[in-house]
Amino acid sequence: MSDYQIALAGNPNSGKTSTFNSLTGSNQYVGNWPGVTVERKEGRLKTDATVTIQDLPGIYSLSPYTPEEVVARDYLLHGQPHAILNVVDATNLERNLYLTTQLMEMGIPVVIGLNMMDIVAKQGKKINLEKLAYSMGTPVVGMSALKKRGLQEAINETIHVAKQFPVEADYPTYDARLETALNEIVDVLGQTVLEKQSRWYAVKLFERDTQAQQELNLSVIQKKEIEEIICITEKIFKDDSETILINERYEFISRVIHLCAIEKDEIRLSFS
Ligand code: GDP
Ligand code: K
Ligand code: MG
Repeated sequence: MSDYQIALAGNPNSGKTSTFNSLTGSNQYVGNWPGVTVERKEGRLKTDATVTIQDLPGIYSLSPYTPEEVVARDYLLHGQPHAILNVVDATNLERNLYLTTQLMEMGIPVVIGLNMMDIVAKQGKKINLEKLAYSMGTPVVGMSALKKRGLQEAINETIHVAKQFPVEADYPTYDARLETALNEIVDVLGQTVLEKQSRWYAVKLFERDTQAQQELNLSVIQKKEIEEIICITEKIFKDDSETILINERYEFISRVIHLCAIEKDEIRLSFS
């Protein structure tokens, strides 16, 4: 029997499978996700057989546009993993953290496994992991799946947060006017969704995500109230709701990256 389910999530080529193979060794099961030709890889942690790891397909976003996004989203929303180890390519922080902001909204604790730190080191760059963790609101562990470094620390940290489950997972906060709208949608949803998933559904409904609309079976009044909230916010921002959220995510990320990029003479906390 498996006590803890950990999901490995991240962009394509961020190093998920390399991480998965190192952590699980030959304790792997490979198949397909039901109904789609997307590969499913599940394995037991080599150092602790009570921990199951899911190697989710690589994705850039959790908008259900591709079969990979649908599989990852369904598993994270309905498969009940205890924690997510988000494998992030440290050489491509802006694009990778875009997914991280979405993972953090799902009500599941997230640990960032900051991968490719060997390349960052080779490039003579430094990232302040402590400031990255602080500004993102998640634990961060530096690693190199290629050199097999930091992997055990990353999975240990993920198991640690999994064991604290259920916790109130932290998520990025955006412009106050957007936050007002999202909180109003949370209020309209009330008991319609699990409390821990209310942020996720508020964001998705704000984006007019049809998958979320179909999943929730909202009343006519709820739909009308939510549409009013969205329209008012679009007028305030003079933009459509999906663009508002994309912009806010990138503004959040640019603040994070600005904070954690280390100046030349401030070399501390680098990966070693
Ligand atoms: P996935 O698509 O997220 O499953 O990524 P993979 O594990 O398949 O890795 C994609 C490529 O990046 C492969 O060629 C790996 O060998 C390479 N790679 C993965 N992790 C690292 C790392 O930490 N450092 C370096 N230099 N290469 C890595
Ligand atoms: K790959
Ligand atoms: Mg892979």
